[in-house]
Order: sequence, then structure tokens, then C-alpha cells
Amino acid sequence: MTIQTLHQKIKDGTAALGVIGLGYVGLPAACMFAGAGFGVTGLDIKPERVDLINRGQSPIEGDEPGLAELLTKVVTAGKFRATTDYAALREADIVLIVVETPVDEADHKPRYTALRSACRSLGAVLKDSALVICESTVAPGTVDGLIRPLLEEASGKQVNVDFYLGACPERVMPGKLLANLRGVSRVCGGSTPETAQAMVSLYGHIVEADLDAADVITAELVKTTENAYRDVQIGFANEVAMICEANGANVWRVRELVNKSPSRNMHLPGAGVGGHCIPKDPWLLASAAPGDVELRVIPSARAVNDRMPLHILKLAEKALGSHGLTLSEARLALLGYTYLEESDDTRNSPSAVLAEELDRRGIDYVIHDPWVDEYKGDLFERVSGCDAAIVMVKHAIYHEMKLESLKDALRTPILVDGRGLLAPERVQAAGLSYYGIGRGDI
Ligand code: SAJ
Repeated sequence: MTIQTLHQKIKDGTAALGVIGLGYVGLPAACMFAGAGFGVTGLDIKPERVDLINRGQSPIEGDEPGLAELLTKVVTAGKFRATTDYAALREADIVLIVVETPVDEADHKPRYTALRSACRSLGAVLKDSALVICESTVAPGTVDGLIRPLLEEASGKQVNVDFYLGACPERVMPGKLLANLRGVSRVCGGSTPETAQAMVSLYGHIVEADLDAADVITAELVKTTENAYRDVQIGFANEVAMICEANGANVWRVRELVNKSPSRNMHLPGAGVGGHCIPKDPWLLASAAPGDVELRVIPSARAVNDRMPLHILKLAEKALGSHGLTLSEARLALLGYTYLEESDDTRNSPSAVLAEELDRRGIDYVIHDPWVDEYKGDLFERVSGCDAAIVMVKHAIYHEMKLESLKDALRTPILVDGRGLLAPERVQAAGLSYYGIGRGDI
């Protein structure tokens, strides 16, 4: 079968689809393609996850509007079934690889264990003229440098002759997986121009936003660059915030006026950068730098952002000092433990970094977060007797909390605002001292 024939099968929806990795990216993609009429076989190494899915139940935690219903519908309709057996992919004309691609905490190098295993197993059953698309975020050069040789070796086939390759990085956010899949543009990087066009047709069945044909390396670069861009911008905003603190200025006012200047987009300073994408993708991009180029901007922004929880601690130390207290005498209340407001996701949480430092220094603290079982509960009870409340996450509850009640609950009336969440004058009117990131004017 040629790529043109495959393209036709894509257009008329008769191509058989496989999806390797049924996590929070792969499962929604499998369901949406099945919902668009494709026959989809999902592959996962976790039997319990496979069983749940085949019973029409979503294994994805957290609230994902529409996903559970769609999954039940497509499983009941027989359009989607999951398995742990790669042999089931023998008939797949198209296979999406959507496995985890973590970065090593210590050396920041990509860990492709799951990816290698998926490629070897898929290669062994790869159908003639199949199109293999990597949706996982990988370092630029990985599809051609790692996935292609593994598939060729395991299948005895040759790319662009006996099978085709593509990269279509996912752009989803937990909490709005289906909405993102439908509404966010995608780059369709193909190993040949015809392959890219076939990918545009494929994703056109589920994506209502732009689909941009490109080559593979471009698709890999776009994904890692868009997130590295965000990390660098946040790092820049954090440095400006610290400069504002030292110069009696208000970083939020500075940012507002800077962004009035054409084509400026200064990001938000804060207590740190968490989540599953932004702390990881800059390292994937950086790993593609030539050996004789020492990158400075990307790694430095990572270092600035990783240190922000400690900067917030310094603000707290200063605040306590103004009340005649030292950190070792104090009991701190961390408000927010997730990596992002109105989310229950705690991956790479800046609050965890701060808590670790407090443990290391033997400083007493409590954590509150309505989105985390371990830390939910009455806010004012939780902070009772503490000497400072530190806003680490912009959860709505902290924006709406009764500041007078907070003041009454605290032993020392201090609020440290790590996210520019609260109006200082409101905090001060309630009888609390206000210290905030980038607030050198207070
Ligand atoms: N953060 C800041 N300052 C900012 C923006 C974010 O400190 O100006 C912090 C947040 O508090 C959080 C971390 O950075 O701890 C990440 O926040 P995020 O808004 O980037 O949320 P993520 O990590 O879920 O990023 C995702 C990414 N989407 C994908 O990878 C598909 C990212 O590319 C999007 O830009 C982002 O969502 C978004 O805009 O919603």
C-alpha cells in the first residue's frame, strides 16, 4: 500500500488505528478517533487499566468533561478496545505512540525507556506501509535518531519505503483534555510531504483548529520550543520581580506598562514553575544543542525558576524579622500545594520544593490545599497558630478568604503573597502585614 492509498483510507475513515499508551493523552485521542468512526485498538502495559477501559470506565483521575461518556460510547459501539498484546496491532494502518518521556531529575537527560520498548514491540508487528506517529514530547531529532532505527531494526522495513513516520506533539492540559484535543492547533510533521498531508487528513477528523504540515524535526522543535519559551519568559519575569523588590517598585505595575509596549508579553512572576511540561521540555530542547555550543539562556531560566520557592522563603524571613521573629522560631502556613490554580495536579510542585527546604532546615510548617486530600480541610483551623500565611498557588479560595478571619487565626499577622494574588491594601486593612513577590513598593 502506498502513502496515497493510506491517505485515501484515512479520508474515508477505514484506516485501522492503534494507540500505544492509554494515559491522559493517549486515551482521549483513542476515544476521539473512535468517536470519529475509526476502529481503534489501544495498547497499554497495565492490565488493570486495559480491563477498566474495556469495561467502558475511564482510568483518568480528575474531572475530564466528556471523556467518561465518550469512552463508554465508543467501547459499547465496539469502535475501541484495549489490550496488553502488541499482536493486536498487526492490522493497524496507523499507530500513535503516546508513552511517557520523562527527563532525569539529576542530569536533565531524556529517559526513553518506555519509548524504546514501545518501538521494539511495535516494530515486531508493524504492518506494511503503516504510518507511525509519535505524539509524545521528545527531544528534537528523536524520531529520526531513535524511533526510526528501532522500528527499522525490529521490522526489517525501511522508512518511506515500507512504512512512514510522523511527529504530532500533543498540546493538551489536564482538566480540559477533550476540549484541547478538539480546539488547539497541531503541527503534523511527516517523514515525507505526502505523509504530512496524510497526517493533516487524519487529525482533521478530530481537530477543529489549524493543522500545519511540516517535517518531523520542525514538529519536534515547535513543541519543545513553545514550552522552553514560556519557561524563559517566566524566568525573566521572576528576575524583574526581584529587581523591583530591591528598588521600591511594584512588578505588577511594571509588567502592565511593559506589556503596553507593542509586541511585549512579560509573563507572571511567581513562587515557582511546576507541572509536567514546562520544567521538562526546556531540557528536551537543550539536549538537541550542538556539543560545541554551551546554552546559557534556557538552563539559566530553569535555575531561576527552580529557585523561586527559596526566594519566597527569604521574603517570609524578612516579614518575620519585621515582627522580631526568626524562621526557626516560626510556624509557617503554605497555602496551595498543586502546581497550578484550580488543579489537583501536584507534579513538580514548587510548594514541595519549599516544604523540602523547610524540612532540611527544621522549620515548622503546615500545608493547606483544598485540591489535595492530604491538605484539605478548614483553612483557618489549618493555619491556626502560624506566624505567616504564604500564598504559593492562586486557588480561588485564597483570593476569596476572609482576611479578618485569617488574621484572627494566625499567631503573627503576616501574609506573604507568592503569586500577586491579593490586593495589599485589603490585606493591610485586615490588620495583616503584606509581603509580596515583586512588591518593593510595600
Ligand atoms: N507560571 C508562572 N508564570 C506564568 C505562567 C505560569 O509562574 O506566567 C507557573 C504556573 O504557576 C505553573 C507553571 O508555571 O506552576 C506552569 O504553568 P502553565 O500555565 O504553563 O501550565 P502547564 O504547565 O499546564 O502548561 C501547559 C502547556 N501546555 C502543553 O504543554 C500542552 C503550555 O504549553 C501552555 O502554555 C499552558 O498549559 C497554558 O497556556 O495553559
